Order: sequence, then structure tokens, then C-alpha cells
Amino acid sequence: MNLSRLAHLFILLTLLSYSACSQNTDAIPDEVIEATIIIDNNGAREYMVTSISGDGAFSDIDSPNPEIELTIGGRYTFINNSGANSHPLDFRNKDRAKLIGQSRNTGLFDDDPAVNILFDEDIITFTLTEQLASGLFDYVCAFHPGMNGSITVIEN
Ligand SMILES: [Cu+2]
Repeated sequence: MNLSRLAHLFILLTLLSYSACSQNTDAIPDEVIEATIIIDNNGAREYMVTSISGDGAFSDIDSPNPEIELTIGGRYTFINNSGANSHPLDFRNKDRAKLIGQSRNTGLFDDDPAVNILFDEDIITFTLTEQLASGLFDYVCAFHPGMNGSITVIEN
């Protein structure tokens, strides 16, 4: 084996071990992001967020129709104390198409196993996948369009 071949072999091995290392780093799971967001209403005019616990979700508390920030990859539980039947909470894209939510309308991500929507009376739980996040624009009450605020997505 001549010197040039040895040098090539060395470079190859270096590259291989580097990529093996970065794969190992990627394999370590990120911390789980989870939050519970409790919302309520003021008549048919506005939603408000009354509390947030956990990580990755942010909003002004007790202010009308606040912007809500959610982190991609997080799993979020919205407890809708205004009542899922009275003020069904939907999440929409820019074209006002329902992505997911509590109304009876069809949502584009209803059957996405990664989003994994769970319903329990006034509670909706879902995972903000990259794909869902790329379309997510706002939340709205399916009955009262004025009950509406923007959603900002945060990169994880
Ligand atoms: Cu409403």
C-alpha cells in the first residue's frame, strides 16, 4: 500500500467515524415537549387563555383572542372550558380550511397518525408535526368567527 492509498483510507475512516458519531447524537431523543393550554371565553366575542402549564406553548394570559405560540414536535392538550359544543375550537390554515379541531367539520389532518388527535369531551390533544405546523395559521371558534387568534409556530 502506497502513501497516497493510506492517506485516502485515513480520510475515509475519518469521514465514516464522523458520520457514525453524528448518527449516534441524532439517536439520542430530544426532550419531550408537552403543554396543557386552558382556554375560556368571553361571550361569543373572544377566547382567552387562562393558563398554560408545561413546555413549548406561550400566550398572553386572560387577554382577548391572544396569539398562541406552539413549538414544532410538541404534544399539546387544549382544555376548552368554554365548551366544545358551544364554542368548538378549530385550527385552520391560511385559506381558512380546518386542519384539526373540535367542530364536526372535516379536518385535513383528522386521520394523520403522527398528529394523533385525541378527543375527550371538551379536551383535544394533538402533536404538532412539521407538516401540520407548516399549514397552521390560526385558531377559531367554528360558530363565532370573531373568536379567533393567530398561531405562531416555533422551530424546535
Ligand atoms: Cu364560539
